[in-house]
Amino acid sequence: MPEKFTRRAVMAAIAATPLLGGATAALAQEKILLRMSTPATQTDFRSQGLEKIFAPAVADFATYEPHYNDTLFKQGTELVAIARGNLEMSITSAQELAKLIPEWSIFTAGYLMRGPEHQRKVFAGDIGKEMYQLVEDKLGVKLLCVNYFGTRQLNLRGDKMIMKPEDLKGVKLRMPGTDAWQFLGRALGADPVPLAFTEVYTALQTGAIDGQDNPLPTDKDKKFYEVTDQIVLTSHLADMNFIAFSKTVWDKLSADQQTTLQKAADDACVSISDAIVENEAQLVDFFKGQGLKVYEPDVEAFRTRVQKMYLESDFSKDWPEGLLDRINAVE
Ligand code: KDO
Repeated sequence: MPEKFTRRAVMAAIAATPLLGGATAALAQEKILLRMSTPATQTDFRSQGLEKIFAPAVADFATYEPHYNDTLFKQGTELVAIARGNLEMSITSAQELAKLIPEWSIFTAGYLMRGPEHQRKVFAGDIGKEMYQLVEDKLGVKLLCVNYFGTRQLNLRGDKMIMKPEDLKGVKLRMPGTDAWQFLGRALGADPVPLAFTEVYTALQTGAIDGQDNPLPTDKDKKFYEVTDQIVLTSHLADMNFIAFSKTVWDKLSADQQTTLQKAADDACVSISDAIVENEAQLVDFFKGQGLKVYEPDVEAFRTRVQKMYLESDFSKDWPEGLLDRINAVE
């Protein structure tokens, strides 16, 4: 029977509206919201891999919501945000993990990882299992997978040739703002300056810093070549990232959803690593085409100094017994 157009019926309908709205919203919210915070741009290979591979694969039960360029959480604060239940995902690094879990500083050491294959194998085996478990136990954060982020090279203003660590004396080299990164800058022979990733372009442009280090694909994505003059192929860190995920959210997923989400992340990490390897191989020509000088220094001189400084550092005291040898032994 149609409702009568009486004042009473209209008032009853209005009163019912928020309830209906609430019910509809509740249905839509059955999907889990996965907010991902990163300082990276949307065009970054990791961002693209997550958007194109991870997000659609989990879309049946989760809504992936990325936040780029530090707009949700500041660089380096994401892991604590996940641990406190304020964020669901981030793209993290060994350097950020080492801030909270000192054993992880082993993976911040320059000239340790030998490249993408070495990284993949280290984390696919027992070492990965043990070190991921440590993060889960101590932080309540699940590391879903590792991706190759490219090999870090020096990218400088000016035309002073840098052939050995001594040539970096007095060079204001921007490094991200954690102890592990600052130490790497010193180990290379430079004067490290802590600065957020999102502020590097302007600092290079104004001359507030003399240079920065990042993998070549990142130098291209952030257009650092517009405001620098040279790339020194020190290859000091085969860099990597990890997809960090809230353990609390993970535990709420069904077993099937966990399997789907893990596979989605694994597929994304493989695709990101492949894309970065392929892109990296083409970039020396690109930067030369942009007028930059690109050259190899005395890499052995850098390697010797950096490895010695790490072994003698306080960081190495926290490295789990025998882990360095085990990492080196992975073929
Ligand atoms: C950077 O700040 O130089 C760095 O490359 C460090 C990486 O560990 C990573 O955090 C990265 O920034 C960000 O994801 C932005 O690309």
